[in-house]
Amino acid sequence: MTQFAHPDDIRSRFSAAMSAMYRTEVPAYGTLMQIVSDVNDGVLAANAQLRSDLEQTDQLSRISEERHGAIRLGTPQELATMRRLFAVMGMQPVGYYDLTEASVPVHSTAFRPVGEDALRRNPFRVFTSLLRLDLISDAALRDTAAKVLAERQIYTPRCLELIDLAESQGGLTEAQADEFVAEALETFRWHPEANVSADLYQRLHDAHRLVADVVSFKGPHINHLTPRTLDIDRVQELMPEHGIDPKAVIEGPPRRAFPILLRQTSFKALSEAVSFDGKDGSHTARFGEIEARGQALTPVGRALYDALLTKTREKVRPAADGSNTDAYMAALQETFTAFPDTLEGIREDSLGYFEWSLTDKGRANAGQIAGLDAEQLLAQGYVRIDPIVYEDFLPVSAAGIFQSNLGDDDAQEFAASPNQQRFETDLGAKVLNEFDHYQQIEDASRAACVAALTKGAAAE
Ligand code: OOG
Ligand code: NI
Repeated sequence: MTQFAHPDDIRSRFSAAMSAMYRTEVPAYGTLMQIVSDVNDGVLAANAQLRSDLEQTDQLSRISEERHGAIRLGTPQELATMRRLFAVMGMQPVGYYDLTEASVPVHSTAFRPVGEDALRRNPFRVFTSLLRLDLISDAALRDTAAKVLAERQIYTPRCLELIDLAESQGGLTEAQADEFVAEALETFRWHPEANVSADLYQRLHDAHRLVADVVSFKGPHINHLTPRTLDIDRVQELMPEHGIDPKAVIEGPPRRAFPILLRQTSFKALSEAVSFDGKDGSHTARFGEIEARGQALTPVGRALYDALLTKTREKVRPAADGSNTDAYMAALQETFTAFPDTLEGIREDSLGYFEWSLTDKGRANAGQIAGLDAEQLLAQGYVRIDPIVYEDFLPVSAAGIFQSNLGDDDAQEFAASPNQQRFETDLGAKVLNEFDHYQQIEDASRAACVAALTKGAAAE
């Protein structure tokens, strides 16, 4: 029987290759990685409790590996093939994000590993957007853009063969996997020669910077990578000292004792030389980002988060030039005092998801307990609960990241027009609902604990 490379391993090789390529292409990203790793080391050295918590829940090894990236695609065909490409690496589409709400003419999903084991092996995910040309009002420009996109091929012929092969064989051999990673990487590479004339670039750019970014190039260059930081406020503060220009505000919830969802910030995209039919020009697209993840929220928790964020932004709308950053961060902190900041409080109001696991006492008493339900087992110390980490994205935050890297001044307005059905048709699959997924993890972990402890129940 043929031995296939594990999809998690292929993903690890791929994310390592992407990281190496991006550091070479965007040196400031390497600097950011260095700041992040220094800050993470400092936090872990100063906080033994955090270190041991992370170790206990098997997350310590994930700290330095945690990354995501983002790409923007031009056509349904590109998206459908991207789904097949990521499937080879065990990445599935999770969540639907409508960015029109925030005046960005795309809708998106995140391709990511699903399940604790796969996430632990390597959590790399790719936020993937599809351009919505239908929202561009100039019909002639729309047609021209569609023609340019229809003529490009963003995958190498060998990459397409290997995707077919993975599907027909049910996997790739080690040698094929290495070849696949090298071929797939080509799709995400930066191309300094544009696909369009300087004049067309300008017209696309005038319609929306994002349209120019997607249509003008030979492929969907990876536009950022994102390591995980244990102290995002500190990294934000340190960036200017290292000659890196951060966006004005950290997106997401404020700093809290019990972090929720996702906080993220980025350095502003760099202007890069581009040749348009031999004519010199430039384009601004690529940047670096950092993220700090907290607990995944239930629909109730998410509704509270959304309401508090809206309330904050009604008070202070963060300005791109940083002129009201302090006022915004203060308003955010103040508004979010309405969101409980203890594990008990979060649990009492059913705001967040928890994973259940046996304690040492629980392991010592496996299969010996009778007549106690899950809550009683918890109260008596046989099991513990830990927040489930949020592995997805936030549309308002994503919009903030998009905007600060597309130029903040010329945001064109679009009417909100979510169209998940259309997206899924183009994708050729349904996206996984993130809330259902977290609920399943919580339910399964609780049931497994009860089964492991209960007398007469089949041990795992
Ligand atoms: C994607 C922005 C979204 C995030 O972290 O929310 C994103 C893009 O700019 O293409 O990566
Ligand atoms: Ni990002």
